[in-house]
Amino acid sequence: MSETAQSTLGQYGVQSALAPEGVGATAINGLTIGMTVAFGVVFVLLLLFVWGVLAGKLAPRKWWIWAGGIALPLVSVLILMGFSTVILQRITLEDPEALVIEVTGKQFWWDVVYDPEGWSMRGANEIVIPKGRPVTFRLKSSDVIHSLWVPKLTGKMDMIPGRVNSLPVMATETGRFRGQCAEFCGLSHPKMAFEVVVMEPEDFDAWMQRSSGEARDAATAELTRGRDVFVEAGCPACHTIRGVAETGTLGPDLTRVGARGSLGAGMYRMNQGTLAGWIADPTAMKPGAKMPSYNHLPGPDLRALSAYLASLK
Ligand code: HEC
Ligand SMILES: [Cu+2]
Repeated sequence: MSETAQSTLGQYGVQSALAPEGVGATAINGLTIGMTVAFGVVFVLLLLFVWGVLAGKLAPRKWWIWAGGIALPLVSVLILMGFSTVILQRITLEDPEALVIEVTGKQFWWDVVYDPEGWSMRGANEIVIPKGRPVTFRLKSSDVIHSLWVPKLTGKMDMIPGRVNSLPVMATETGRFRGQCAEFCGLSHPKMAFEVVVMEPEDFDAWMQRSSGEARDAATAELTRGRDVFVEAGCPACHTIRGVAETGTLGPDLTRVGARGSLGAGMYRMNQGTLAGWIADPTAMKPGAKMPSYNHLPGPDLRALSAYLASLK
């Protein structure tokens, strides 16, 4: 099922808890199917019973109330509760060896820090993880309650201001898996998505190497102009590009913004055109986004700036 879903759905992949590609999501899917089948059987038995009574094949008995009204629901619900407790406990169990990725929900984007106590590399709006290795998402919020959900990988977990929640993840397939905020967090809550990119472990290690350190140099005169516009226009007040300006923290880290699969937290394709549109009028693309519009930038500056950002891979 998951194979065909992946090949036909292109860049963003299917966002479905019924096509699991992670240990947690597979367990939850099994539980869902198990519960549906179990209660389906109960339902059919009940229909047969009602039919028997209405058709006059069964004469009413007092003990039916004890058996069907108390014993049967008690036993079936207890059994299923046992299963779900065990499964939920297993999939929320943290592996002490896991790679920790701190994800902070913000209106309306995701701040991502890989291995905060060690490597400490910052990204945004996309989470890259290795296949088959244990990962723990350390979930925080800096404003209101958000919730992180990647249906194909595991269950959802709230991001609550002043609290730290942990969500273990283990992906069993490579690919791009869409996730989204699953707790209403304001005007653009439905526009707060992201992607998890699952790589083979050796590709992940190479990606780690590539992504550490400073942003790519501006290779042409136009890109250099774009970098200068970034600084002159005041973008560093909120954004960091490592090696260029490193103080801004109010907006997503842009050191490798051009390498992301999407712009604006899972909303638009990442390319120079969408970048230029975003800079000129962010709130037209995402109502309530906490970034001022730069529609006063002269055309050539906007072009150079968006070309520079697109080149940051
Ligand atoms: C007042 C703070 C602020 C300033 C100044 C600012 N931004 Fe932003 N920017 C943000 C915030 C906040 C977001 C996230 C919006 C969202 O998705 O909800 C953002 C998002 C972005 C994104 C999308 C990033 C992604 O991962 O998709 C780009 C690109 C961007 N800004 C470029 C710029 C550029 C270029 C400038 C200067 C011309 C600039 N910003 C100035 C706050 C700011
Ligand atoms: Cu949210």
